[in-house]
Amino acid sequence: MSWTDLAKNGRILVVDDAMENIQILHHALREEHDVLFALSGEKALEIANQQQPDLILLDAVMPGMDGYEVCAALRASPRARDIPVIFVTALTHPEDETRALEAGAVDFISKPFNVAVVRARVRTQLTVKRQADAMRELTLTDALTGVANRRSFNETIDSEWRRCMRAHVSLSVILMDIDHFKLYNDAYGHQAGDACLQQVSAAMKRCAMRPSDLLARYGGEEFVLLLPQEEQEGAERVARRILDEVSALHIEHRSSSVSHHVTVSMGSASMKPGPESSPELLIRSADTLLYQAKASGRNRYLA
Ligand code: GH3
Ligand code: MG
Ligand code: MG
Ligand code: MG
Repeated sequence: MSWTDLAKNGRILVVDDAMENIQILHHALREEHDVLFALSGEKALEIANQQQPDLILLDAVMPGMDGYEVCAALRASPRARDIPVIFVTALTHPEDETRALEAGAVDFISKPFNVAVVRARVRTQLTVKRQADAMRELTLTDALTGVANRRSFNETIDSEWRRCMRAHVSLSVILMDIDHFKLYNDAYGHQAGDACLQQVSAAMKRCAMRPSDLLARYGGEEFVLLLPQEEQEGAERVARRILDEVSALHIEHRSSSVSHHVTVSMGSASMKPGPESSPELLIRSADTLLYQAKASGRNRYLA
C-alpha cells in the first residue's frame, strides 16, 4: 500500500456482473477512494468478509445471487453486517427501491447516474460509517486504559465461545486483580493510581500475543484476558509472563504487604464449550481461583 492509498478516503467494493459498469464507477471514485471490485454476488460476499470494505456499491440484477440476496447475506454475516450498501442499478421502479431499502441498503441510485451525484452520496455514506465506527469504538473501550471494556468483553466471549464450540477447541480466561490497590491509592493518591492502572494494563496487553486475544478492564482494578483456542498450559504460560511483566514495571508500593512493588494476583481457567459448560461457569472458575490466589499470599496465579 502506498502513501497515496493511505491518504484515500475509505475502501469501496463495487459489485456488478458487467465489467464496463465497474470501470465507470472505478473511474469515478478512484481518485478519492480505494476501489475493490467483484463480478458476482458470491465473490462480493467473500471479499466483504475478508477485506471489510467501508462501503459496497451493489448491482441488483446479476446471474447467480442477485443484489437483494447479497444484501440479505451481508446483513446476516457478523463480519459484514455493518458495511453500508448502496444499490446502483438500472431498475427504476419505486418497488425495486423499497425492496432494496427493506433488504438493508442505505441508498439507491438508478442508472444512468450522474457521476458527481454518485461521488457525493458515497462521501455521505462514508462519513456516516466513520461516525458509527467511532461511536461503536467508544462504547467498547475503557476511557482510562484504552483497553476493551466489560461490555466488549461480554460480547466477545459469547461469540468466541460459539466459535470454539464449532471448532471443538478450548478457550481460556485469566482474571487479574492488582494487589492492595486501595492502599496504593491511599499512599500515592488517586491520580498515581490511575497512572498505575494504565501501566499495568499496558504490561498485560504486551503478554496477549494473538490477534484474537482480548484484554478487558473487568472492573475497577480488575482485568480479564480472553484467550480463544488456548488450553490450560498456554494460559499458564501467559499468566507467568504477566507476573514477570508487571514485576518488571517496578512501580513502587511501600504499603503493600506482598512486595515493595505493585503486584497482581490471577486465576486462570480453561474449558471446552459444551452442554455442561458456559462462559459464566468459565469466569466463575477463574474468579474462585483468583480469590484463592489472594488468600494464599497474592502476587501469583492459580490454575
Ligand atoms: P486486594 O489485594 O485484596 O485486591 O486489595 P485491594 O485494595 O486491591 O482491593 P479493594 O477491592 O479493597 O480495593 C480496590 C481499590 O481500587 C479501591 C478503589 O478505590 C480502587 N480503584 C478502582 N477503580 C479505580 C480507578 O479507576 N482509579 C483509581 N485510582 N483507583 C481505582
Ligand atoms: Mg447486472
Ligand atoms: Mg485488588
Ligand atoms: Mg478488586
